Amino acid sequence: MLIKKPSDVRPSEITSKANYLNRRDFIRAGTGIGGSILASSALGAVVPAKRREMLPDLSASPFSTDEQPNSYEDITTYNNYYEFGTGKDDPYENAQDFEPRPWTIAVEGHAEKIGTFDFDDFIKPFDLEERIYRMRCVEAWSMVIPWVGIPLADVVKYLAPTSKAKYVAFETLFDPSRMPGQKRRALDWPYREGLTIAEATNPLPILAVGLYGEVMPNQNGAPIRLVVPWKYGFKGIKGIVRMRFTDRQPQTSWNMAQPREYGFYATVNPNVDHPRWSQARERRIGAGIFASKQPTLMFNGYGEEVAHLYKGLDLRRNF
Ligand SMILES: Nc1nc2c(c(=O)[nH]1)N[C@H]1C(S)=C(S)[C@@H](COP(=O)(O)O)O[C@H]1N2
Ligand SMILES: [Mo]
Repeated sequence: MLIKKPSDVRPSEITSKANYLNRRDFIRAGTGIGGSILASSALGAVVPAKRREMLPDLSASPFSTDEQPNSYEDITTYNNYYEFGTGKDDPYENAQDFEPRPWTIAVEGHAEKIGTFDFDDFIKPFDLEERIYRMRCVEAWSMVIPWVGIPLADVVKYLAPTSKAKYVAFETLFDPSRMPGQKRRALDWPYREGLTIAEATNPLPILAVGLYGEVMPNQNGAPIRLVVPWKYGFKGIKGIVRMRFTDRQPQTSWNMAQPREYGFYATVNPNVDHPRWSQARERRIGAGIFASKQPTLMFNGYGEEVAHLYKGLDLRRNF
């Protein structure tokens, strides 16, 4: 199922969407297999990110933005992943030797299908999609990232939460021998995040297993991480090993660390400033040092799909 990447085409060469699309045509021509066949089935096996294996060729889902994606280099060298250090280039520097296999995901709590799943078995029932999404970090920078993943709504429905389940909680691997940043208490490990069931079954969130048509790089959350494009980037928990269906709102890492600065909902909102900086505008990574900041969009531009989820909730109080 996996397509070997031609050794003469390196993802680091991909600096524009045009090149990216050309590369995809090249891959399709090289295999002689129609993209639709590959797109219709789930990933057979995923290999460590450092081997930079290709994922099946996919066409962008209609949920994708047509904004210019950031370069592979921007996306994989400017990261937040405190398990590998708090500097922006630390994850790139320190996650290269991380081995994201074997990997298991534990499903617990109020659901019919609970248990511990091997990563490949976990994602096998689902179709991979490419979703090109804006990502807005709470620190007022942003990128556009061509993710590959499976819709979280499909996964949640498959795991069949019971009527008691109101939330789904996620946890990152805790293993200081493999994640050197966990030797310091930069956060109360393991990293934790969560969504309401209504949010988790909205069509937009994905569990991403790759980007730019390749298996997920370690620094971006290999082998599997959450992407919720209308929320601040910290909701997009990386390196997921546990999902738990709960009746109470789960604790989340940044809310635990700074409850006056980071909330559970954390929807992108240009009208609600962070206590220490404005959220009205954002710096698009890769735009160049002379580019001016661009306006931040309500719900990061995804309001049509998600605003109804927050009717009657005061997002100034429930930030
Ligand atoms: N486990 C874990 N997940 C995490 C983080 C982290 O430190 N640890 N950082 C978050 C933050 S603040 C952001 S902005 C995004 C960054 O994702 P990227 O590096 O793939 O762009 O990951 C989020 N997921
Ligand atoms: Mo972030």
